[in-house]
Amino acid sequence: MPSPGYTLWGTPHSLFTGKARSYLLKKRVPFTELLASDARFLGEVVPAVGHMVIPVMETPEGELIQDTTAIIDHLEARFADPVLHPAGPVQGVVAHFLDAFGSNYLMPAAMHYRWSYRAEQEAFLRAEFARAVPPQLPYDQRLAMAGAIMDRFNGFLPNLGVTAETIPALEAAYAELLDVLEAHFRLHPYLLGGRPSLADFGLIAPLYAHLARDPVPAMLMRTRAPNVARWTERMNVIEISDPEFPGAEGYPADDALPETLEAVLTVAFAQWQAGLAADAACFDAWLASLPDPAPGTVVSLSGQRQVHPHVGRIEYPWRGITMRRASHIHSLWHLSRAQDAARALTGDAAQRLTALLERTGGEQVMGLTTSRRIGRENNVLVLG
Ligand SMILES: N[C@@H](CCC(=O)N[C@@H](CS)C(=O)NCC(=O)O)C(=O)O
Repeated sequence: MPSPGYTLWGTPHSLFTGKARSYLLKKRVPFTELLASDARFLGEVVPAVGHMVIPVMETPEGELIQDTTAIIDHLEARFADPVLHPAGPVQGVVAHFLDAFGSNYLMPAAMHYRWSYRAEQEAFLRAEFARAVPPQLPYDQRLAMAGAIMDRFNGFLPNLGVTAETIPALEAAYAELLDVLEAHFRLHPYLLGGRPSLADFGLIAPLYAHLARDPVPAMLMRTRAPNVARWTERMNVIEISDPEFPGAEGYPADDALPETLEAVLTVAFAQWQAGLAADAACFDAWLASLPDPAPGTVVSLSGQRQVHPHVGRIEYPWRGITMRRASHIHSLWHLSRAQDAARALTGDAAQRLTALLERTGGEQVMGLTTSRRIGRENNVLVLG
């Protein structure tokens, strides 16, 4: 049993806090959640991390860990039970891939449904963002300050590729994904069957705080994909077994995947492929332009520390439109974890993964490379 004393700094409406919270609940790690408005967060944690970002986890020993991937890695290394990573090697690669996909690719859709429909859900968003403002202030003042924070996040849309031209394609892509997830969650409580894994933690990031909680996308999810909505509830309780799925326990035997997950993978590879290739090309061009690309160089066009660093703008054809956005290097870093897991496979497992990628159209994504590895040091992406 993990020792008590973990702290999670975040907010209820934060995409990545939702991912860390789900993991901590399912891992049965006792923790206290504190809001980012907490004086110690602003006074001590932010300066120690190096920039303003949530979530941050503090261990009982006082270590500060940022990035949901680093938080999960840390606790997985520390606590074996309950098992939240499949032993099957192909299942492991799929879990890593869907973690990267959910944590990165779906962010623009989540931000679109929050901010493009701001007028319809202004009161809800204002109350949510006011939670991150110091509670000592009068509530009206908190709402006013919330508005200023909201304007900042609202302003991210063009860099994320969310414009009047792209919105219909983004919405159609999201609906396609919801449909394959709905078909899956009618039959299985989690993506890899009877037990949560990184696949669920990656996807819960966009699919909870924004897409399941904000009124406009919540209505869409609940009416179009009610079993996806139910999964978001399941991901926020400690229990792993669910009486709606009697007998669903553990991951499938013999490194198999639920049949309905192949359709999810097919959609994920198809939707993410063009954007990833453009991100990789932009990274390589930026790298080639550096006078001294020393290992440890911060990956960022401005040289500043950024939560989601970009190294230039990109454009590429996508679902009948031209997508124009800032490059998103974190996607490449996260994907490389799945690629590393894939490269480690040998023999029969490697052959089964190849066959899976052929069936689901994933060869190009899993084979994508950059001319230098991207690493992560001191809470930012750096050249490897
Ligand atoms: N890769 C990070 C992403 C964290 C992140 O994007 N956090 C958002 C809130 S959900 C944030 O703090 N954004 C501040 C900013 O972008 O400046 C993780 O997995 O923890």
